[in-house]
Amino acid sequence: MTNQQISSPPRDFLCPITREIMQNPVLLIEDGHSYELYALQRWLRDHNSSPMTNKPLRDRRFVHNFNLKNAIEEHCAQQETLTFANRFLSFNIRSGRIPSEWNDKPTLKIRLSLLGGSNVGKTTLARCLQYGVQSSFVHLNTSATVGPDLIFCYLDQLYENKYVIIIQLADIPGMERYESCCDNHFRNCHGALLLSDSTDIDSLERTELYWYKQLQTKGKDDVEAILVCNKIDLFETNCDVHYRRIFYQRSEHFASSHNMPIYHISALRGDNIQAMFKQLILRILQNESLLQQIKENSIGYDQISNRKESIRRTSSIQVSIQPSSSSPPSSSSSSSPRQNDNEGNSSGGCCKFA
Ligand SMILES: Nc1nc2c(ncn2[C@@H]2O[C@H](COP(=O)(O)OP(=O)(O)OP(=O)(O)O)[C@@H](O)[C@H]2O)c(=O)[nH]1
Ligand SMILES: [Mg+2]
Repeated sequence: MTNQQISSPPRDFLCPITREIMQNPVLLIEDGHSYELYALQRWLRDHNSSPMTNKPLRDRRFVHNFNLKNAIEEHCAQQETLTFANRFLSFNIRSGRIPSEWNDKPTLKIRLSLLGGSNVGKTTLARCLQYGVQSSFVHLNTSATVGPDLIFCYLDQLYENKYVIIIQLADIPGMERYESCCDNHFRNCHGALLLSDSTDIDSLERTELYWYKQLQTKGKDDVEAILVCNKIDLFETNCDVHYRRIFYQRSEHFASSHNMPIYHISALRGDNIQAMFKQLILRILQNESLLQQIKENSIGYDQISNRKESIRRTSSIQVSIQPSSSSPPSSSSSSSPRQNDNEGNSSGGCCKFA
């Protein structure tokens, strides 16, 4: 779905009298030109000549030009589709309630999962998307996620001019001890963000050897994945040139060998977050098989909203639909004091080499 140009209409589609695109083209038999019906009738009331050649008319009869009418209608439909597609491409991801005028629109739900070792910044990224980078929630100290936590956002443009798109983002715990509760999110997600901490090259290796493999084994065959190197702010300031070169090489190699886009982001500073989610969402929508599954499985936003309380009561999953300045971020109820479950991911320290 690339940004396509809306073209101006061919000259033949314009009425020579009004210079506007015709809706009811009629062919004036004697001069062989087509005109808008009402414009030609008005012309013939005052003139006895051809509007195009100005020559006197002996025969004032005209007939409907159905071929031209069909061609014009097809052109207009194509342009309308392009307009909607281009408007959709300017979408932003928003949290909170969807606009009330969309309540009766069909809803498509895209499921994304945040995957990666403990401490790489998944919860911080989820908060950044949900509350915005300015929010103090993003900068709050996080505990290790026990979750998984679910966050819901929506796109502020309609897809195909009719579908509301809801994004369900699953923040998966990175600690090994909580892995068993996540299979569902490997299996069901349409897109995965494979996170690593740019300042900890071990976390990149574990993302490739463990998280990517898990996704391959348990996930959908056609799942769209994206490699995310987080904490670029620390990487730029704290890591030396030698480390940065090696990290770039390895991350590029990992991404290109699995045909994944790569994004260097800072969840704390908000760098590249919207662009990254946008690209992943567009890749999913361009994937015909995934789009088909999304269309078949989608449920309404209201249903999600109505289920909020019951989900809270029945599991550790917490659903956040609306950010509220008084309530804590979603991970708070499903997190535990951070402990180091595996050596490779634990330090979050800077400039280590594998
Ligand atoms: N400097 C910097 N720190 C970050 C960034 N993203 C996350 N952090 C910090 O990294 C630490 C871990 O972040 P979390 O978001 O809790 O990590 P997580 O991946 O959710 O970890 P688990 O829940 O254990 O799986 C926190 O102290 C964050 O503030 C970033 O972009 N830059
Ligand atoms: Mg977390």
